[in-house]
Amino acid sequence: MEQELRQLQAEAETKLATLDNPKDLEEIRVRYLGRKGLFTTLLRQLGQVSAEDRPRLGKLANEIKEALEQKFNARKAELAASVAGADRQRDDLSLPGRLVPFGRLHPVTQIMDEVCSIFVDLGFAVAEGPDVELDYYNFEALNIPQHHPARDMHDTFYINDSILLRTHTSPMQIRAMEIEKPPLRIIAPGKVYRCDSDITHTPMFHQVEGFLVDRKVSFADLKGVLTVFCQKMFDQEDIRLRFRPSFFPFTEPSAEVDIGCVICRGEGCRVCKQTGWLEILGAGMIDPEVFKMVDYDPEEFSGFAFGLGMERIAMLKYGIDDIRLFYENDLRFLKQF
Ligand code: 2NL
Repeated sequence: MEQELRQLQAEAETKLATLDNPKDLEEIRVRYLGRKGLFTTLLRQLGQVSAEDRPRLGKLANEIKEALEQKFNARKAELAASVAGADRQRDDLSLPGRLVPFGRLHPVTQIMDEVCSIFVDLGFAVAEGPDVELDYYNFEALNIPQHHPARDMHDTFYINDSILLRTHTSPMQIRAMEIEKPPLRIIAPGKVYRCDSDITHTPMFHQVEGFLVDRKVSFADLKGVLTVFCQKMFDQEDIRLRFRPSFFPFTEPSAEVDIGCVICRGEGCRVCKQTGWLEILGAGMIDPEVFKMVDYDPEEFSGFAFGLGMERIAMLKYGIDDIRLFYENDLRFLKQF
């Protein structure tokens, strides 16, 4: 019995010395000192020992058990300390932090937000709507006749005969007029789509269109609003505007609007192709035919409308000569804005 006790003690101590983690330690403790452990099992046999040897062996067994328990506890503390030490080594608090890369708004989105905020300051409300539109809202209601070249498959992405990807954000303006009566001041920003792709055209681009309808709105009001817009957008109080007669099916009269070149201030440069002028938007007085489509009386109400391309404004503002750069997702390009 004494020999068996000492053997168990030796075994337990060897294991205790070689194990290196708290989980193994607990396993060994249960195996030797647990209620159904080897030590307890051996102690139960004490009853079969001769009465003469029993007191001595009982005392010895208790001493060994206590000594082992103490060693277990000491080893437990040791292991806990070394685990904490290893953690401290892993987290070197003196190292510089790892920077989380920040995202940013796409340059075109930044320009669009800037344009919208200028018009919002002028009292316009923002209306957003679906990119997938009905032919009715994109063409029919805007006085664009069946035979118009814009309706050709080569210019417009069709989903089916009556559903398409909007080619401008004007459909939202029609939807707004269907819902509300004048006076109305609304801008419609968003993505638009055309079958076109070269250094100045991408199949998807961004537009902000706006319109104002009230009694007695004149071309002078259009000029006033667009002048204030250009002053703010290009941060130039004395900016010059030029209205060239043009044609759109949904406005009459219509104009193409140029600003004095912001790069060379009218001297002539590469960006304005030596003309001193930059074309930045299209505009006009809303055609009476459009008013009739939304049940507005053209005798009672008049209004102006305009549209501008965001990529073009961004290219002018940042001196970018290839529109495709915006959509290549090259961070070296995008990070500059
Ligand atoms: C351009 C020209 C323009 C409009 C858009 C419009 C909308 C309604 C009624 C009348 Cl609901 N007009 N929009 C008018 C004139 C020009 O855009 O060059 N855009 C990039």
